[in-house]
Amino acid sequence: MGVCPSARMAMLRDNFTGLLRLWDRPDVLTCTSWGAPIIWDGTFDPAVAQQEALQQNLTIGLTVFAVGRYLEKYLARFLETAEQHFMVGQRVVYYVFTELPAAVPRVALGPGRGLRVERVVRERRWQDVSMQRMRTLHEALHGRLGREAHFVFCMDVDQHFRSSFGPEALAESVAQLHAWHYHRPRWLLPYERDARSAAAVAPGEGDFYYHAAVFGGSVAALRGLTGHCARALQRDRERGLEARWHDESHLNKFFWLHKPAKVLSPEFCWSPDIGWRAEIRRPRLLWAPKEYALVRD
Ligand code: 2GW
Ligand code: MN
Repeated sequence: MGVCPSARMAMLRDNFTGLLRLWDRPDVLTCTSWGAPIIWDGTFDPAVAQQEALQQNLTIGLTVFAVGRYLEKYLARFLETAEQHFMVGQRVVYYVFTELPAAVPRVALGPGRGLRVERVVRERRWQDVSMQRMRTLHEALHGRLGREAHFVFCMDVDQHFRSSFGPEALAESVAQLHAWHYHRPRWLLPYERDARSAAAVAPGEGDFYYHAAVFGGSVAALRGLTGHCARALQRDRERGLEARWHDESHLNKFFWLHKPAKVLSPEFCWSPDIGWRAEIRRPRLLWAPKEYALVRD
């Protein structure tokens, strides 16, 4: 007694749904060797995640860099689609880092959502634009961003949201499986292999290859992550080294040493160039086509 019949029915129903969900994705790996969930469509209940997040009254930060041509080319669509799909119903603050604050498009924001623009200097080499993000993020996480957000996602701008990217993705630290590499054997993963680099991952090491286009976590965890990567990038630079995939190589080294608490399936950041895959049910972010010839001059 004590629980009224309708509540009991609801519990039964929820547990049954929970059970079904456990069995919903036999086609993919849903748990890492260290016990972190790998979340795929069908392995979580978005409504439950939404309720849990609302009870904690969270502010969620979303950082994005838009420097040079990437501002006019990608930022508006990134922000407009984030309004439709990123953490809808939660309190969200966007942090846009650019050298040209006046050129940031005016996107209409929903209630409880704000946008801050932070000025950054424009690096001369594109590799430095990408790598400098770690230091800039580290500083921001010790400034206003770190004070006003509980959790933060850091994303590339050359992508747009296609479906819901909600609080099911939140955790102390979050890594994104790379769409091009999630099914490859470990020895084929494009880690930095030069043992002199701070990003070096030796043969036999490495869990997955993660994509630097999406990572996230609590402010404290991200202070650690960005500090580690910024220092490692600096150390390599002083030795005249540059890791194979720049900041992404260092991010992969960090997550080898400090395992993420949650892993996002490639559905969360998918490349349409890969084509159809049975296990990719509902892509949440889609990469823009790579136009290296146009932007990497
Ligand atoms: C970058 C490369 C070549 C030419 C321009 C840029 C560039 C990058 C730029 O002119 N302006 C800019 O704001 N960015 C920012 O850096 C922007 O937020 C962009 O999404 C991010 C990373 O550059 P991106 O998206 O061209 O590189 P990807 O998609 O090949 O990224 C992966 O590898 C990178 C390192 O090489 C990063 O780790 C990135 O996080 C990965 O997704
Ligand atoms: Mn990108």
